[in-house]
This record gives sequence, structure tokens and C-alpha cells, in this order.
Amino acid sequence: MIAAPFFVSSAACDRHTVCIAGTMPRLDELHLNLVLVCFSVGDFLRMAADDTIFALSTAPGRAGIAVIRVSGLGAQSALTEICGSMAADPPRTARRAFLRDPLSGERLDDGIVLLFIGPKSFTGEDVVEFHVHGGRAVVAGVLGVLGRLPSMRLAEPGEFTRRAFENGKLDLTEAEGLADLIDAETESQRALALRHMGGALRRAAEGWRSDIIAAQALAEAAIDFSDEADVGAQALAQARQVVHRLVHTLRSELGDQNRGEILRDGFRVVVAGRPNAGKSSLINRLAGRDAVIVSDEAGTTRDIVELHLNLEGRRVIIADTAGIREAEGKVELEGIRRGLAYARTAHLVLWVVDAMAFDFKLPSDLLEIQIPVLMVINKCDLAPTDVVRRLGFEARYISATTGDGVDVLVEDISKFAAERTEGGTGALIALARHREALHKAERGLLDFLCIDDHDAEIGAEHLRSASAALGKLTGRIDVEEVLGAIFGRFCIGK
Ligand SMILES: Nc1nc2c(ncn2[C@@H]2O[C@H](COP(=O)(O)OP(=O)(O)OP(=O)(O)O)[C@@H](O)[C@H]2O)c(=O)[nH]1
Ligand SMILES: [Mg+2]
Repeated sequence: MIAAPFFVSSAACDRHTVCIAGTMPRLDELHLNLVLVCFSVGDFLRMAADDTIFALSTAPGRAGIAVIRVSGLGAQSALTEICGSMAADPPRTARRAFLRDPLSGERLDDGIVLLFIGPKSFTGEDVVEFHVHGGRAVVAGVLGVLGRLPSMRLAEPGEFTRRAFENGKLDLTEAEGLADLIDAETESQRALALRHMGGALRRAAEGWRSDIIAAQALAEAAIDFSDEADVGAQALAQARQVVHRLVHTLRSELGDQNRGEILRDGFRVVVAGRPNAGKSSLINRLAGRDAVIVSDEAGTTRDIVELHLNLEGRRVIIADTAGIREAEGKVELEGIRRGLAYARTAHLVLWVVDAMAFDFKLPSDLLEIQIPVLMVINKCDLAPTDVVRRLGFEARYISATTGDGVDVLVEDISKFAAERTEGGTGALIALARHREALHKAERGLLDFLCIDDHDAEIGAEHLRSASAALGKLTGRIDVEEVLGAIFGRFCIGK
């Protein structure tokens, strides 16, 4: 008899139990009509982690080749069931094999298979890769057969990588680097992601953490020898030296002007100006298509529209915004508010001016913002450039309609982006989570430096909190709350 898992409250166990009737393999051999197996919820979740998982690891759809990956205890037997025992030997060697449905014997494909025996595999478990022809029917056929094998289930998004993390094959910063590498669209994003995936931040964080642990040991010694004032004070002085050096290092990483984050997330340029200045026309010119609505009606753009460019290998996000003026309606007012709020988070403002309007004044809202502003005088096809130039403004002169001057403007934007992100591929901080952890560690260290000689115990506590912050960064300790967010970023199959 087969029954679905269900939850019951058990007075005897005094906890929730999951009762599974007849779902274990080969239960029929036990000649029982009904088998009740009781697990705690924790056991049940652990059992789910023991499942063998499978998924298509290449992008879905028609392709030359598709790779289906299997990981877990049942991976080897899945391989032999589908391809025969010869396919598993030797491991880590690509073998050509016919894939068959073990039930019907029907041939599914002629492909290549690879077996990695744990722990020498991506996940640290036994892993099999089926390299098959990338047709939908082939992939569906192999996935269907895998799904029918015992203890086998489709992987959750990021579950292969999560298993790799849980088996110590990579730390959280390396997993984040891997996710970024998959998402990378530009050269610099790729370089930064590769550095993180290669363990640059992990190695640094582990080094800092071991320095903190050394300082902690000295602080503990100071506590133990508190009745021998000299010894205790000496140990604390040594700890302070270590911590001073570390604070200096962390400060220089934190003072990187967010170069890594900007490289990863994009250099943000906001296109602002009075209504009808030609902001949306410029955006369309940069996009090379009619991405946004252009009209001679003032107040056309109401919402922020972002455009992603790859300028010399850097990700640049250019945003169109509502023209700034005394708004006539609620919607336009909201558009202007959003535009100004966006401008405050940008790295460069392009202030677009209609050459014929002769209104070159920046609104006070923008003057207050500490962000470089580049004046762009547009519609130069209507006004002779030399006439406008004679006004003596430090500006770029363009025509969004004819495209004149736009190439030079793009070079300028690229220069600004290059300057702002120089050396960014070497940055250790690529995410807000990294920055937050380093700030917390720095705070703990600074607190330690403030303690008096007789407060060694409090000092040791500050060092513990600094070391915990770095432990959380790499995922060594207490990170359950961030795991979902990190591994949820991956697609199924990774
Ligand atoms: N001759 C000429 N006309 C332009 C140029 N750029 C824009 N225009 C025209 O100016 C008008 C307004 O252009 P938009 O791009 O919609 O201006 P905008 O700044 O986005 O306007 P709002 O969204 O209302 O703030 C349209 O009729 C465009 O065709 C240019 O370089 N030369
Ligand atoms: Mg517009």
C-alpha cells in the first residue's frame, strides 16, 4: 500500500512526526500491508538532503548539446541503470554510451557520460553528467527516466551549489562569485566574479579571522594572568598591535569607494533636464532603437526607464527621467520626485539642455547632490554650434536627432566610468553583504582598542563579535538566514 506523507501530532513523541506509509524502496519485500515509519521534521528534512538530485544544467530549449547533472548517493546507480555498468568505469573519463529507458529498454540517445566520485566532484557527492543531444524530446526522455528512479528528485534552484557549500567545496563568497560569473555580461563583471569564485575574498577573510583569533588568544591570556599585572598588560599590548594592523587593512578595503560594487552592479548615469530638452531622444540614440517615447509635448516621460550598455567592458546603466519643472499634475510631480531621487544614487548626471532654450541653470535639487554633472547641449542641429559655444559653457555639444557629438559623449561617459571603477576588478568587496560584514568586524576591533587594561574580558567579547562577522561572511558560522537569498539566485541545474 502506498500513501502520501502526512503530519500527525504524537502524544508519545511529544513532537510533530511525519508518517510515511509504504514509500520506502522494497517495502513490498517485507510482506507488510502497512508500514508506518516515524521521523521528526528534522529527520525528514535531512532525508530530503540525502535525496539524489538531478536537473538540466544547460539552458532549456533546442541546442546542440544539453548536460543533465545528477548528484547524490544514487548517481552511480542511475548511470549504470541508464547506460550499463561499463559507462561508470573509469571515473572522471568521458565515455560514449547509449542511454536507455531501463523499464522499456528503449534507446533515448547516443551521448557522452562522465562520473565523478565524491568528494572529488563539484558537489562533493557522487556526480554524473549526461551529455546528450540538446533536443527537447531527448532531454524530456532522460529527465523522465531519472524521475522514476528511487530516491531521485528534481533539484531546487541552486541546490547543486548549496550541496557544494554544505560539503565544504566552496564558501559563501565563492558561491556568490559563481552566481555572478553566470550573470556576468561584461568583461569587468566576469573578471571580478572570477576573482571571488577563485577565493580571493575567502582567503583574505580567513587570514583576517585567524589574526583575530590570535588576538583573542592574547586577550584570554591577559584574563588568565590578570593577577600578574605585567604579563596581562603585555599580552593585551600585543593583541592591540595585531588589531591595529587589521583595522588598517580593513579600512583600506572599506575605503575602496565601492569600486567593486559599481563594476558588478553597473555605473549609473542619469539623464536629467527640462521637459522637451531631448533626454528621451538621447536615450534612443544611445540604445540604437526606439526604446522610449519621444514627443514634442513637454512632460512626456513620467517614469524612470533604464538602459544597459556595455562601454569598453564595463556595465553602464543610463536612466531616462521626467523633465524637471513646476509640475502640472500629480503623476508628473511623482515622476520628477522619482527622477531626483534616482539622481541622488547615480554616479554621473547628464544635464541635457535645449540649445535653443538658453536655459543652462541647474535646479537647486541637483546642485546639492555631490555627484559629477556633465552638461549636454542638445539640438545643436538647430543652433549653429559656434554661437552656442561662444557662451563659454563647459559642455558637450550634440544633436540627438542627427547623432552629431554623441560618440564623443559616449567616450566621456566611458572615461567617467573608468575613473570611478579603476582597479575595481581587484576589489575584495563586491556586494553590500561583504561591506556590512567588514564594517561589523571593524566595529568589533575598534571597540576592542577602546578597552582599558583591566577590561580584558570585555575586549575578548569584542574580538569574538569581529571574528563572528567574518565567519558569517564566508559562511563558516550561523548563516542560515542568508542561504535562501544566496542560493535562490541560481537557476535550476546549478
Ligand atoms: N531638431 C532636433 N530636435 C530634437 C532633438 N532632440 C530631441 N528633439 C525633439 O525634441 C522634442 C522633445 O524630445 P524628447 O526626447 O521627447 O524630450 P524629453 O527631454 O525626453 O522630454 P520630456 O520627456 O517631456 O521631459 C521631440 O519633438 C524631439 O524630436 C535634436 O537633437 N534636434
Ligand atoms: Mg522624455
